[in-house]
Amino acid sequence: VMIENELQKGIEFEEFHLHYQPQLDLKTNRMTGLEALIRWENPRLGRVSPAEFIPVAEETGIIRRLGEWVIDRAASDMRKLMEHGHHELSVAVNISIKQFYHDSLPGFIMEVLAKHQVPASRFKIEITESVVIGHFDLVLEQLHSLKKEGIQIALDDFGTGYSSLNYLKILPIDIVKIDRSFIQDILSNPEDAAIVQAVIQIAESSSLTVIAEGVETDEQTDFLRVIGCHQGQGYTFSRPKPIEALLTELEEQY
Ligand code: G
Ligand code: G
Ligand code: NA
Ligand code: MN
Repeated sequence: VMIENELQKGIEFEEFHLHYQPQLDLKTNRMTGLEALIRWENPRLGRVSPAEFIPVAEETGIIRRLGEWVIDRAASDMRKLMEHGHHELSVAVNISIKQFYHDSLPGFIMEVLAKHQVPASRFKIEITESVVIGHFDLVLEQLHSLKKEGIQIALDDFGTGYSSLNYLKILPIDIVKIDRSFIQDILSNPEDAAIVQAVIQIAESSSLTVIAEGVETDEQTDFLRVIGCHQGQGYTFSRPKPIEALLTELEEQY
């Protein structure tokens, strides 16, 4: 109840922030995109993890307004990046199932992008298999319209749900993010390595981009590069950071 009440007020009192975690091309070591990850600093509860408050926001329906805030802020931060000359980067936003119960999620996203003058090609959404289960028709139709607009779709936490391979085939996705539980022991566990290799092969045959999540060491990075994984995301490259910190780093890099 405490989290629920505080969530309501949190948007109004600007207690939420977005941090961004880079996604890197493993061939060129260049940053290709950023995943937006929400952060909450509440005066009474302190810092609350999204793993804790997102489920509450979903159950109570607050996720719709919060999700709209995330989309708007991510688009306006993308605009900032473009104004600083970073025209190659894109931003990915996590979307919960309840957000598909919006009047029109695709319509809302396109409106926000137009407002901030951000092309659809610079915006991505990340969904998990659980979003699709039990809401197939509702979600599929909206995914198709998002894709038609040029927004790319990533299947997140891949490998942790059910009938994963089937979803690769039937959903209009562009990107598969391999869950970090497969990356964690990829060097010591041959089964994990075999699964990741198989996913890369399947993805290639369907022209999907593969992103490995939770990459924590140089050795994992090297291995992923050797087996042909396209992109990586994780602490070894960068922790999630505020947009200002990323802008400073990008200035130093060029
Ligand atoms: O950032 P962190 O690793 O603590 O995120 C924990 C969980 O919260 C992850 O599953 C992540 O996908 C989810 N999450 C982070 N930001 C958002 C968001 O803006 N919307 C939704 N729906 N989930 C998010
Ligand atoms: O569910 P989703 O994949 O969106 O969750 C992303 C979560 O993973 C975020 O909470 C983010 O902070 C966390 N994360 C990002 N990189 C790493 C990493 O290298 N190791 C671990 N353990 N967590 C990570
Ligand atoms: Na995600
Ligand atoms: Mn994930």
